[in-house]
Amino acid sequence: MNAVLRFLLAGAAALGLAAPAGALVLPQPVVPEADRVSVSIRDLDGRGPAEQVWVYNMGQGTSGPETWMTVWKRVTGGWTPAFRARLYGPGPGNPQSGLMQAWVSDLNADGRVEVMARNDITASAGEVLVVMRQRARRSLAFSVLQRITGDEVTVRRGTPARPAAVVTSRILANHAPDNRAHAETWTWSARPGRWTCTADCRGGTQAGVFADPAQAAVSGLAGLGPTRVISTVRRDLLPGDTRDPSATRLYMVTFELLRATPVLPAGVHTQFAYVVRSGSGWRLASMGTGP
Ligand SMILES: [Ca+2]
Ligand SMILES: [Ca+2]
Repeated sequence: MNAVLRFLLAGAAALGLAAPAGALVLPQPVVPEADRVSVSIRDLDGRGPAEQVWVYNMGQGTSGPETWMTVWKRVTGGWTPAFRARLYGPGPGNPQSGLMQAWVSDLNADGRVEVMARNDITASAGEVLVVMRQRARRSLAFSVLQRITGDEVTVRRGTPARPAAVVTSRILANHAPDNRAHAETWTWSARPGRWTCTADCRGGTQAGVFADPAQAAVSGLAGLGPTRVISTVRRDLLPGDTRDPSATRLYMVTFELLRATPVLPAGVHTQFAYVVRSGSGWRLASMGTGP
């Protein structure tokens, strides 16, 4: 994969350029299994020694790819992890999918550091850009701000005149609710405090609307964490359902939950999803264990 190769080269360059040769002291233990590592060195807490922000892949070989970040803090005699979080995964793709590129800096010029990690899901599912944000100006901890999906999601850093980074999400026509290709422009918006689509947005500006009603049904799994869809079967509406059958569909979605949630154990589950027409597409109306 050229993108991965580019990432590796960029990562190697980052490591080499981060400090003069011979002066770079890597945090220990070095992250196991990672072959894609982006390192950014900056004084996050404003208290002198710089911290290292690592964004890296995990889970090579046997399991789905994962993307993690670790903030390493300088301590006497070495480094210690001050914050760690999984940004993506385990993904459904092969071990080479997952982390493709990472950006670490104050990407919206508000004084807090953002981390953007671009992940390849699968060729058909496209990519997801995960945006993390420093919890406060001098914090070493980060929280998820948002996720931006598309067939190709890229980041362009800001300029002195327009300091906030701009995200472009390219959507293939067969993945857009209006069956047209899009090159969405996502710009920083102080309200609601996130990047929002401002131009060429898929299906107008509505999130969660899909051309394929089965996709809308599956979208209900997003809140459960990592899942693998096994089947999506359309069922007749129940007798007595008074909703317009041309604008309402019922699907039975069988999926494997890869990690337990507070309400569902890991394993195979079936849920029923109602989707309804929304403009030229479909959106999820409700989802539950019974129709
Ligand atoms: Ca510091
Ligand atoms: Ca910021």
